[in-house]
Amino acid sequence: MATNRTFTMIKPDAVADGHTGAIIKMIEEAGFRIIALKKTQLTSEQAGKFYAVHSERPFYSSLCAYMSSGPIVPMILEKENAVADFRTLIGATNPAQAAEGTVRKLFAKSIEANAIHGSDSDENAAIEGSFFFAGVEQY
Ligand code: RTP
Ligand code: MG
Repeated sequence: MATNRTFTMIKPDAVADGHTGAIIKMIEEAGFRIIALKKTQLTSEQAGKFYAVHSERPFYSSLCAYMSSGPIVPMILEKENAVADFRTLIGATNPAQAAEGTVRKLFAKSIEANAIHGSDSDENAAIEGSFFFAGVEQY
């Protein structure tokens, strides 16, 4: 499998609860290299753009309010098989169904406040990384 990239953000609940360092440690120990990283906060409109794919879902307005409720830590990560391996590391969307030892099992509070995002395809990883980081930051 070729080395490739994924995009993640530590979500407002996990940042507010002081889990940023522990989550970054898990990510690095799992073999991901951090390409870009910052702390920022989305407006509700920006969260809506990021999650536009979910605009018809019943949880969309709640998701936009939650994702703009406090600071987040977006990152671009690199590793062999990055997208799939990162989804394995973070675990199922609903922490009640997340495997032992995954980021969501350890740190998520609910199906919505679930600590972390992970891109679901190489194409979306590139789109999402460029949503947060300028081209010169992606090297
Ligand atoms: P993500 O995109 O954040 O990595 O999460 P995911 O692929 O595991 O889940 P997805 O279906 O893409 O949902 C995006 C985010 O929306 C919130 N959500 N709330 N209340 C609900 O039923 C519900 N379902 C999803 C979560 O924050 C989820 O991560
Ligand atoms: Mg998703």
